[in-house]
Amino acid sequence: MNNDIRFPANFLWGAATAAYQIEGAWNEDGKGESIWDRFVRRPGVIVDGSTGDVACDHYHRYVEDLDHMAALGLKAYRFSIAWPRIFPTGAGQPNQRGLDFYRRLIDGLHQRNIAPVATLYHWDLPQALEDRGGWTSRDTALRFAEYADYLFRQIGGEVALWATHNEPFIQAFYGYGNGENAPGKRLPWQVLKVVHHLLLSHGLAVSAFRAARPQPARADLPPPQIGIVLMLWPHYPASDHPADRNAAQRIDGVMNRLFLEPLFRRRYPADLMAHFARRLIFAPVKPGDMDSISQPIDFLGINTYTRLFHAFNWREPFLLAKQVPGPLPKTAMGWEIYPDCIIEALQKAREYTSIPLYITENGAAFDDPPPGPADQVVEDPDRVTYLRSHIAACQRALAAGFDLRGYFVWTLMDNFEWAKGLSKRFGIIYTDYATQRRVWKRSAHVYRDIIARNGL
Ligand code: IFM
Repeated sequence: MNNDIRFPANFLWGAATAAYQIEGAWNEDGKGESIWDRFVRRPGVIVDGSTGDVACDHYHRYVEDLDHMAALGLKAYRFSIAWPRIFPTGAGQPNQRGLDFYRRLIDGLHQRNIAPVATLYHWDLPQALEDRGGWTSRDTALRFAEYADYLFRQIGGEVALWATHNEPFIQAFYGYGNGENAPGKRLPWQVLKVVHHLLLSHGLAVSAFRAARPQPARADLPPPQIGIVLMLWPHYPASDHPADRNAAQRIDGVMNRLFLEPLFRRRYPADLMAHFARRLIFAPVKPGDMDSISQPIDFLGINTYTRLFHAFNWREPFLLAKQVPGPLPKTAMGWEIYPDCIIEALQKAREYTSIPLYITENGAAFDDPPPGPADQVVEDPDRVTYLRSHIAACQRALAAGFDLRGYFVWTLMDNFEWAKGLSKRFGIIYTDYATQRRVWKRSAHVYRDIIARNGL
């Protein structure tokens, strides 16, 4: 491949994070309790017993973190807003100090010429709403629309790209299906309800955005846009056996098509709905919902890290599938290193839509060696190889004509990896949790050079 092919001049090179994973300050400045604040206190749910109470202490160290972003040469920074900082109980009176934090962060990004890309919901629901049913309740979608509307009216024009949700699949199936994530519910028969309410909340937020018509903060900036971020991983059958093929089809159904079809084709996938209906599970669709969910959006964000293989499994009554390991080398998450996941995810998206696409997350966890007190760099050759090969796949995608507008590495700095706690390091910057020292890994240097060259 010709490594000299450049990316488009305005290609958005970015890094991504999420509020609960980095901010800490879990109960400061009027912030309300989130489902993660509650969940991490249950014994045994986080592998290393850690919490996001402090995480990277980004809430207090955001200026230093902004300086790292500037030194990397980032064109964009994707972060999420913690709903309970803005509405501590999910509704009612907004909390000015919470909003002020994001204003300071966004101002700091503008000062450094980094485009803010904000996600409204990266899984940290106000606990008060969970106490009233959380995403199993339609009311939560209405409260989400109010929260979104408030932000669009306060800071709508300061943000380049707004995403309503991050990976609604994970919230629904891990939060309410198998209980591995907050709120830790095991209600598989409720997941379609949760999915529908998440998607409805997306639609209502898009309507609120269109009604608020946020104007760009500066005359030289393009108008803000709205979209959603989906996890789109390719799914393969473990063998050619029809039962395995069907298993892979079902998992592609719940992880990918369950979101793509309502968003872009105004309906839920028929095969999947039939599968669920046999188990007396239905989506609580009301008149007008599908119109709201499928209204046009400006971009689609895609998070993709690997591919997965699936086999038929009669012991798992809900989806009749189990994941089996693929043949390629793996990251510390046990995820196969498969750079074509980028192309295949883009292909999947293009089956449904021609709107601009962004890789809003891609990256890898490896067991990085801790830096000594005087070390200025952490060597992470596996991550360097991973990033280069996946960025090369982006380059191939551009050459093949995909409308790919940006790439966001997951993640800026090591952070709280949900049920894996602080044990998995995805960052291009090493976080020493004892001292909060940030040390660039080799991958950060390499990424800085890629951005500076606008290509590999
Ligand atoms: O850390 C997560 C992120 O919050 C959502 N996408 C996948 C990442 C790695 O697991």
